[in-house]
Amino acid sequence: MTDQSFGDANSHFQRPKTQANRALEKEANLPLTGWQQEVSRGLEFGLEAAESISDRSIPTFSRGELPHFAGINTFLKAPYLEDVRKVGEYDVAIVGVPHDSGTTYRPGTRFGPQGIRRISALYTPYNFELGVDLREQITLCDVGDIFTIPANNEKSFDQISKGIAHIFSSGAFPIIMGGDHSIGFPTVRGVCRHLGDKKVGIIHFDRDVDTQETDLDERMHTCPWFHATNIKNAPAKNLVQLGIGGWQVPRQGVKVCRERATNILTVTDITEMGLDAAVNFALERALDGTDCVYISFDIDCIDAGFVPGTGWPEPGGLLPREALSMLGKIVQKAPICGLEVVEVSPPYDISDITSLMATRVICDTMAHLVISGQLPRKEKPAYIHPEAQSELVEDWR
Ligand SMILES: [Mn+2]
Repeated sequence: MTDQSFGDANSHFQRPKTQANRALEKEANLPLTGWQQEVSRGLEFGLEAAESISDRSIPTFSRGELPHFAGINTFLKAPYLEDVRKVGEYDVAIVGVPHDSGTTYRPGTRFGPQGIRRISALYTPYNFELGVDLREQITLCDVGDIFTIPANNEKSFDQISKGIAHIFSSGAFPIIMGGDHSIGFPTVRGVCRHLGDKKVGIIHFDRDVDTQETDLDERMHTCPWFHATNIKNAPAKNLVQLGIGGWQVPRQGVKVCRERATNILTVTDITEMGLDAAVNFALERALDGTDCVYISFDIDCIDAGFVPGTGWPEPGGLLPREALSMLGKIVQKAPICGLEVVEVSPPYDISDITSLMATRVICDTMAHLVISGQLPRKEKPAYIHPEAQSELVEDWR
């Protein structure tokens, strides 16, 4: 490859066909419309800058992306949507679920949404190698948090299911920031409420199986998939569990995985078979007879050295680039109906690195949804049923 279509013609080096060079080309094709609108809005609402400021795109009051350390901390500084009845006007809705009453060891994930939002301010909406600029290509809002009930898992679950059902049925793509993993049951229940007779496969990144019926006498963060796969729209045969292993996998849960024939790959399985084969395994099982895929990403699937701020840190997990690579390929190849990122516990975090990893998972997912053409949505996906399933509503009426 001797691509000389850009660059310094006097260089004696030829430009190789690398991802980096493709990225340089892709950037040239991205619009700047969203950025220009942001600048105009900033100057209108935030006033023109003081006379000594040479760059006249800068307002007096910070409005929008810049500077990264300033401003109101919604996710990626997306507009805060106070009126959730309007959520369907956006391509993506970010929602926090600050619930950690399902935690059995370290608490603190109630601060997960805040921690993720705070460090998300570090990011620009543009990714170099993916050639995506979220500000230019999709509309994103932050709907704030679900009102969870700290002393009561079941009431919190009802709130979560109702909130997620509202976002999902609106047609906005739901991205959920946990919260501990007990929220996996009510989030999936909220999605299933509007699936009619359609089915969802769950791809679950985790070190733990999270499939036991109860823990400490309640439906805790070790239990979401036992209950989610009792819903007829979310069969256990379509539950794929990636990265499982170590010393924190309760035997009660293992028994349920065996009985229900869920699809598990350990970290060793994934590294020995290779990332592409693991992705193909996940897609084949999650999509067998289903209409869409829900991704539940427990941040502790990544090695504890990278994510200290979590409820049950476990060494020996996936490398960040392995997890992100698999996630990207899955999102590109399957109809994805929602994403949750759980178990980020900022009080145990160091230098925001666990929250930053969660931000990365969320932003990468949005970028791959754009690349695969799933976002922006031209119309509501056919698997979203306008009517609520009454048997799934009774629980939380
Ligand atoms: Mn988990």
